[in-house]
Amino acid sequence: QVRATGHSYEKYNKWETIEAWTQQVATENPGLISRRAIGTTFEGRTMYLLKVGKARPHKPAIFMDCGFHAREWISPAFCQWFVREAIRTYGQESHMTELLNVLDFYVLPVVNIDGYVYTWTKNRMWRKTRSTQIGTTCIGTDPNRNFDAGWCKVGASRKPCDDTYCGPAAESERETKALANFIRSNLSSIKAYVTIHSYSQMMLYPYSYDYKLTENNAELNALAKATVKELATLHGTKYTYGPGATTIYPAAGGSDDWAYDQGIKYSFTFELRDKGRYGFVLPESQIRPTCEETMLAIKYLARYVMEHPY
Ligand code: ING
Ligand code: ZN
Repeated sequence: QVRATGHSYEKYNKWETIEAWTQQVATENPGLISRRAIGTTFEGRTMYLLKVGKARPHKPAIFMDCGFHAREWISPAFCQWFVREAIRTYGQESHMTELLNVLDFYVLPVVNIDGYVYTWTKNRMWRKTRSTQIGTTCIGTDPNRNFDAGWCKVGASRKPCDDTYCGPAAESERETKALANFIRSNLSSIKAYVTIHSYSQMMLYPYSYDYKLTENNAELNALAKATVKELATLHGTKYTYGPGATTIYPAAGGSDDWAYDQGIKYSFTFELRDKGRYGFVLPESQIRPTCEETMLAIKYLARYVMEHPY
């Protein structure tokens, strides 16, 4: 028995606590959760991926990641909350039970673990990875500018000292490479990609690297509209939605654009609470309401994906 010492779903948890928690939830729920390593970070930490769903072969899947950007602490908190709610409500609540019987969720609780650790120990406002390279003393690449989707064309910097540094090449970071490799290896099953960021209360879809619209723009727009409406039913939290380039800002190398261009037709970036009052430093008292309303959105989205096979 492995105890996730000090873990709490209504507090922000440090990495070693989250790591122990991944093992604990997998061990305690063998019929619903399995854990595997998909790679190693620059500083050598193991990236654990949880597969959440009733074990059955050939299931369609939804991939969801949290913690791309180190300082966006509400994001990993949501991935943990999602897993807890899956465990707690499977077999109790019809919507979750049906979702987990039909679909698998791949949940990556923290993508940028090194950066997350750094925000706990040295600088709360750190965003990037913690990789070093020859020729500069500046550290880190923006993982959400590091994907091979119009890489570094717009809204990204070629200067290693900048917060939106795109890296020396697409997928230069061990963390983005591991994520991309996993998705490439499981493309036939992955029907939706969801990445959780903060803040600004938005639901974004491709493209961000260009002003062009996707082939299924009308469908993504209608789905986003209905999803943010569902989210607002709980606490009245208002989200805006639309293509990234016109809704937030043009930015190349993002994971949602890359996943979409891999053929994953439902690809979204969520920007959770708030709209700037607390920003990245969202109080722990807002973890529960934020996660509860976001659960409604993810369950709504998942039901739509389940009912629209492709
Ligand atoms: N926002 C995202 C960022 O990486 C984004 C917005 C989404 C950019 C999708 C590109 C693609 O800048 C935050 N808060 O990180
Ligand atoms: Zn972010």
